[in-house]
Amino acid sequence: MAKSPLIESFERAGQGHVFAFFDQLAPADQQRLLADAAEIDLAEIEQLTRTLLAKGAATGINLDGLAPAPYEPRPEHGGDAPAWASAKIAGETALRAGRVAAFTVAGGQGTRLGYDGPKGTYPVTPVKKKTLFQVFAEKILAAGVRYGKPLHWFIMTSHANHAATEAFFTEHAFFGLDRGRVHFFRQGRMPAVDLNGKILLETKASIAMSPDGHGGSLRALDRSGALDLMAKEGIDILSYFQVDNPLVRGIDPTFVGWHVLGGSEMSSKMVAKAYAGEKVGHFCTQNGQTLVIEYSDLPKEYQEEIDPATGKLRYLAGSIAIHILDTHFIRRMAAGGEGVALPFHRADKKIPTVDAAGNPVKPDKPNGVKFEMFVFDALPFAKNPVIIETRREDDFSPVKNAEGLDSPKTCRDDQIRQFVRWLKANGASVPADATGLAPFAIEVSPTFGYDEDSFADAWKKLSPKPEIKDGLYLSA
Ligand code: UD2
Repeated sequence: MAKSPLIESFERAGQGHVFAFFDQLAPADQQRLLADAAEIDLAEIEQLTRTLLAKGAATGINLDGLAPAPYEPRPEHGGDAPAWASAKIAGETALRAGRVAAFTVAGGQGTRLGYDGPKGTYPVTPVKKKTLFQVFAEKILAAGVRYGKPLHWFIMTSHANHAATEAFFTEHAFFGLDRGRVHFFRQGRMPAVDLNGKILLETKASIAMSPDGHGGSLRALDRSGALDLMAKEGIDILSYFQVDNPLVRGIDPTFVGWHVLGGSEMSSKMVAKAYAGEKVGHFCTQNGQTLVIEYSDLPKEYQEEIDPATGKLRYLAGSIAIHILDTHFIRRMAAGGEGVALPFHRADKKIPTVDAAGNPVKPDKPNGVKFEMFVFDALPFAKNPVIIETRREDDFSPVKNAEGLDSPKTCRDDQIRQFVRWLKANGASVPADATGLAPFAIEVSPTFGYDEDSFADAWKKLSPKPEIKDGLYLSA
């Protein structure tokens, strides 16, 4: 039988070992291996090997001319109150015109949380134990009602969790959303390579493939046809957030408005870092460009540096992975081309593989490299990037770890604090400790109020007002 051209291309690229066991495999396994191989861009792997893996390749980042990025402070921190008010009006107009869609990246694995299913199926709310997906779905549903335009919602999954994610939505009747407006697509994968750039097999019949990072969303939005659909629907503003953060205002008119009025191609929210070593990105500028440098890449002395003028951290602006992307910009980034592509980051990992005889190997130290793209690396390519300040308590309380910081417990408490704040702001009396936490669980459904404004409107109309006690659940 003639050799497949795909196998020949791997041989030419010095990656022929991927098919070392091919002749021993059953036909179905051969097809599986060929399918894995067909996903790989050999030229890309060769280029990454030359750059990221080469001996003496620059590790660490270039710090020349690095400075903190400017941002729009909130009015209570000296920001321009009329500009904030105009942004809200502009954002509401864009929402009413149907220009905005929601976008959740949900391709990651809940490894740190120790949870097996898709992370979005993890229960998080204080009383009803709604899942992350349900919280987002109800916020999107409610925003659609408020602005008179049902929103489209794009959800990026991975190979590992795509089917389970779709099944979960079907099982829950899409939480009341119009199924025609919820779009799932899979992100791409990258092969892991050994320290010499040779592609690693996971088994004799499969390549060690892993998701290409949330930055892979830009390519995947294009490849999946999502951008075409948006163009057809008149959507040019994509509101990006992570699956782990139920507090996020996925549809925030003020943020949308700053993006629109700024003529921005990519906008981001920042919070003041809670402490020097907080595990968030840092908004910086360099050579006139805006960029985010991840906590793991910014030297400790930069993370801890104090600005003598303010007495605060100099690199104060933390990235909490909330962005707005212009759809034309996404298309441009996805098309790539000279100098217009997201860089890959290298992560050295212990990657289960097979030895030369095909026996499984479980390494006890890193034996290979995974490549990932980060969405915030698109910022330097964006025209007029806008960064606005947000209050942490309005937008950020992720569930990442099983216990301690950013855990289900801290997230539950932050949700309760938010509901307490909304109630108090509208004249209700609620017992709470010094941190604003009630001594019992209460919950506000996004269908009742999903942000300060929508809550205030619904609360005003509510008659009689309910007793505020353990288990209170407000819903539409
Ligand atoms: C991310 C940011 C960090 C900060 C923090 C806020 C990076 C590298 N760091 O840290 O700066 O903003 O979030 O919470 O992003 N995902 C995919 N596909 C992938 C990988 C990830 O969809 O291949 C999704 C994942 O489902 C999740 C999000 O991206 O929604 C973040 O992933 P993470 O948990 O790896 O990010 P983390 O916590 O290291």
